[in-house]
Amino acid sequence: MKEYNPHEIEPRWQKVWAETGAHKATEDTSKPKRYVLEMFPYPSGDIHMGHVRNYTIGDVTARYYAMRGYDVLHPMGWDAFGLPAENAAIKHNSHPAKWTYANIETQKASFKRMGFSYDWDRTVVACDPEYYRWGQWIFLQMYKRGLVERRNSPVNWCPNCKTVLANEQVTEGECWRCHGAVEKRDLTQWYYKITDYAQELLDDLDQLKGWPDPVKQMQANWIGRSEGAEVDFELIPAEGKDDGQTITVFTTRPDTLFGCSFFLLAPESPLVHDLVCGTEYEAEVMALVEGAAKVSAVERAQGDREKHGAFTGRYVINPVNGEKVPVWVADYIVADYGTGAVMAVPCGDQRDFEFARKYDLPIIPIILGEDDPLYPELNGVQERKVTTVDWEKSYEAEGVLVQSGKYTGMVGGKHSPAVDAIIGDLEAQGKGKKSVQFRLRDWLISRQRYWGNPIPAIHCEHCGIVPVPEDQLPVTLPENLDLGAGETLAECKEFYETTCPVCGRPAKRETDTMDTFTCSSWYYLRYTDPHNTELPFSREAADRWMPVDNYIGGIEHAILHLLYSRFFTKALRDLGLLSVDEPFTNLLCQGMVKDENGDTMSKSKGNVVPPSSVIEPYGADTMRLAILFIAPPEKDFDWDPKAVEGANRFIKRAWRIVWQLVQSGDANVAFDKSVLGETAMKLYRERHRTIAKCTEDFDRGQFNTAISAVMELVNAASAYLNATEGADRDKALCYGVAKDIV
Ligand code: ANZ
Ligand code: ZN
Repeated sequence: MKEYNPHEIEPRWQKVWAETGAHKATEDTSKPKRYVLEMFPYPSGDIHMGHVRNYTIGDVTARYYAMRGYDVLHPMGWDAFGLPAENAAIKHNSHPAKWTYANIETQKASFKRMGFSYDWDRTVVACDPEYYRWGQWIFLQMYKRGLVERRNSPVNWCPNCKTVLANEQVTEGECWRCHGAVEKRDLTQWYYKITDYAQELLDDLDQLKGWPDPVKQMQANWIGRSEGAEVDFELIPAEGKDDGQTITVFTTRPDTLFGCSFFLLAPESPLVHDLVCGTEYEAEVMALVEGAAKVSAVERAQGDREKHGAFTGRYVINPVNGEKVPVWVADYIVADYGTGAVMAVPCGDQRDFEFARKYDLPIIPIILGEDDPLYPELNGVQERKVTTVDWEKSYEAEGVLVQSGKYTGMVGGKHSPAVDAIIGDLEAQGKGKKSVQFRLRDWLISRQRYWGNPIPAIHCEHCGIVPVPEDQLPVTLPENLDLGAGETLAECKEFYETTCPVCGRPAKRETDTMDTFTCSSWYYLRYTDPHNTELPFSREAADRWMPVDNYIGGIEHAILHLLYSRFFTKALRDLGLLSVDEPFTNLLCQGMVKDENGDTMSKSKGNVVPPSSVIEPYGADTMRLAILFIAPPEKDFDWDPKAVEGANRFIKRAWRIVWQLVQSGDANVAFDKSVLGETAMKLYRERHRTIAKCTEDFDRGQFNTAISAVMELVNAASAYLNATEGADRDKALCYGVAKDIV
């Protein structure tokens, strides 16, 4: 018997796999296909435990389907554009490509050392012009289809990263990358019109039976569909002027119209200045507007923040009762949701309630629970009797309407009969209509940084914005920029000076690059046809392999990458490039690997366990087994060095027993169940239980329990060997069990 020596076994087999192309997708259409994919890494250094876990899960999944006779596509590549490379290059006065490709080589070597079964011929590297030219091409197709827009609006600006960010990249007012505070700026930027797909992105979540519910919930919340109504309020003209006009609000609670005691505009509303210009209210209102500009809208809209407001001196008319309602500007109203104007109902909305309390505005009770002390007095009362209350908080639940004219006595609340009744009447009077709003905003894709995919557009003084003609793609990044000295694309004449493709006059190239999330939104499609020089991928290849059957990656991408990819898939489908509606059928979000004390591993904390610390002494198989065995894949776990020792002990034991089985076994003896004695029968049954259990567990992605089953089989084999010491062993059984364990 040979000693277990991973440093001999692993390289030997890895070489055989490479030489025989064991992991290449064969494009053999007589077999069922299986597309197994792990989210491609950002090449920020060598791989860490999170990668090891992610990619081990993918690897065993791919191998499982290959063993079951599928034609498996299992590729790997790099999400290679982005700020860390650029910042490193600035710091070391070198080029981001150098840093990026060096890290790719390091990671690739580690992946190979881990024995991952990738089809290396299909590698996609996002910063390679052969890849990013197709990202530009897709941009041009989206442009033609009206899915690209360039517009001026308030955007998130990270002063630290010196670039704008998409809404999805700002969490609680912080930049997703550097966690610095994000500011608002008015800038002209490029957008992908993901909102055109808001409804479909929401509806199709129902199709995604293989996705974890929390991820679907997060996407649904992010898309944020609200049903309600738009209601028109007439602005009363200022004295001696005829500046009356209609201001429309969006409300989910038209049933509360009788409780509207003030009216609110967002500080960014273009109306605000006109309303107060030259009046005694101007100074205070404009001071509020300036104060609000310093805080992101996201933060301002957060419920627990103190609210600020100022009265404009103007009034609107409530369409249901003709009442005069004062118009205020409030900093918790966001400009780009609904209409940016709100009918405030402090009795039914907690934010309005707090505002009313602070500024001493009436809280008119119009909806009550039956156990409310006011209920006996107001039940059935149509005219206003009580003008304000001193409640502790608003009443946001369903209840009975009171002091609400003809709607009094009806059940009010979200989606209540009263809502339908009031919308119906408003519609009949031409004062309102049903309306659906989405929280989802268009995807801001332009970035003011060098290391990204150049937006293929040209600005011409005569022709306006001109897309770069397809035959001039790719627009490549210039290589001689002095990043160390702070030079940007916008300062690089050699890059931006060009001629207009329409009129031939001197023109300027767009110097913004695309958000790196545009690269990761379709890389899984490029893998299906990575060497295509005519198209990003052929429809045939995409239709052969898509959708990805098993997609594995971190939960941190629940909204960003997964939502953007779903949008790309749908947009590309509508461009006729592929047939599927959704890119990823089954999604597994692996949990985090934390340190022994349950803290996240990070360089700054100095608690990182490098995978090499396991692989070098014990080999890749021990690493893989330990990381799969320690917990179910979607659970977080704390790193435990004992798990590594345990995994290694088990492998050695299994190795010994397999050797003994092989020595007693014979591949050429036909298996015959009828000749098995009682001890052999026990092993035989255990073997079948293991096969059934492993198959079931793999189908559910529960690798730890599958490993337990194999451990039991090893025990059963050991017991059999002990019981038959010196006696005849069933040669076929021994051989078969040895194979199964391996
Ligand atoms: C009156 C009302 C009464 C409201 C009530 C709620 C409760 P969701 O569910 O998120 O769609 N609103 C509308 N536009 C807004 C904006 N731009 N900024 C801040 N708030 C805004 O929320 C819809 C509700 O949020 C709307 O319904 C409106 O307040 C407010 F008892 O109208 B409601
Ligand atoms: Zn930042």
